Formats: sequence, C-alpha cells, structure tokens
Amino acid sequence: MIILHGASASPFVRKVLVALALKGLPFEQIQQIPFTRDAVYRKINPLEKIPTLQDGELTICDSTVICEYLEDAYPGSALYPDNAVDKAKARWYEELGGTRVAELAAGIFFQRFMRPMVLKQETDEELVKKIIDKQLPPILDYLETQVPEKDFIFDNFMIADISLVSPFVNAGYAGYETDSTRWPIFSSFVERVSSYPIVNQILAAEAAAMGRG
Ligand SMILES: N[C@@H](CCC(=O)N[C@@H](CS)C(=O)NCC(=O)O)C(=O)O
Repeated sequence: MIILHGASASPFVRKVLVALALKGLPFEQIQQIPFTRDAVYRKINPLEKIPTLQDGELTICDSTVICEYLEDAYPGSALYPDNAVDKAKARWYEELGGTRVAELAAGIFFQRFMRPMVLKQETDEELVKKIIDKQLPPILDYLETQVPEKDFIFDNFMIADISLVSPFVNAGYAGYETDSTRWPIFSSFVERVSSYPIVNQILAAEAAAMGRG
C-alpha cells in the first residue's frame, strides 16, 4: 500500500494527491503538518518538508520526484507528455510552480494562515502587500502568456496544470484572488483547473477537513 505523508492543504501534497487520483492508485494518507520539528518524521525526510511517499521498500521525498516515480511505476493516465519538447515544457512549469510561484502565492497563505495558526507568529502584512503588489504581477504577466484560453496546457489535464494552479488555491484560502481584468486568461485557467473533476473532489475533501465545507 502506498503511504503519503503530508497535510492535504500543502500545494505540494495536493499535486501528489492529484497524481495518485489520475493514476487511480489506492493509498493511505498521514496528515503530517510541516514546521513541527517532528523527530520521527525527520527519519524519513531529512529536509522535514512534506510530502514524502512510501511504496513498499521505497521512501522518497519531494513532490516532483514522487510524481515522476508514479509516472514511471504505474499505468493509468499520463502525468507528463511523452514528446521531448512538451515534456521539457511540463518540467519547466512544474519547476516554476514549485519554486517562485509557490514562494509567492503560497507565501501569502504561509503568512496569513500558517504563521498565526500553526507557528503562533504574527502575519507580516507588509510582506504580503509586497508579494501582491510587486512580486506576483510580473510572474502573472508571464503566466498569462503561457497558459491556454481553453482546456489545459497539453492535450489532457496533467501535472503541469496543477503545478501552476496549486499555490493559487492556497492564496485563495488566504483571501487572494488573481485580478481577472488584468490577467483574464490565467484567472480562467485557475478556475478551470480547480473545477476539473479530480481536482474539485480533492479540494472539496480538503475544504471539509479545514472546516470550510
Ligand atoms: N520541493 C519540495 C517543497 C516541499 C515544501 O516546501 N513543503 C512545505 C509545505 S507546503 C514544507 O514542508 N515546509 C516545511 C519547511 O520548509 O520546513 C516539494 O516539491 O515537495
């Protein structure tokens, strides 16, 4: 049985939940909360980040490594395109979604949700304002040119789609919405990916767990 360690509200755990759903794989989830300095968890993930996945003898960390493993190990819907050009694009979008986009969009969630609720620290609203007014706009200008007006980035819904949108789900929990007059294409892409049945189901379960259902 596959075991996924990580709280569902993490943008990175959500990406793996989508991958598991696309592959139709049964799994058990342990809702590991990050930033807890959990000595037991550190034994399976020295970086102390979520997610970590165990599959039999295998224990691996990092959402991208996990999704690539699931793609290599299991049949079911493809998580990545198979031609070299599209696969390179998919890797880039996954990298962008998991680095700068996560740092900024999920950073709003970190400040407004994780800091007060989990870390018992104050929100740095000055930093949130800087993210929203200065740091996110150039990234959104770029994303506006990268995502399609209809459907998904490739022929089918894939990991690249959820990688770019997942951090914005967290930003949404923290009260941020992309301005649909300034970034209409990306805003509608976020809506479309969020309402894709597999994602929608995962978000509904997540909202219920967070008391938002
Ligand atoms: N590159 C990693 C990033 C994972 C990550 O940063 N997870 C956050 C939660 S959303 C975390 O566990 N942070 C705890 C920490 O940085 O100590 C991945 O793709 O899995």
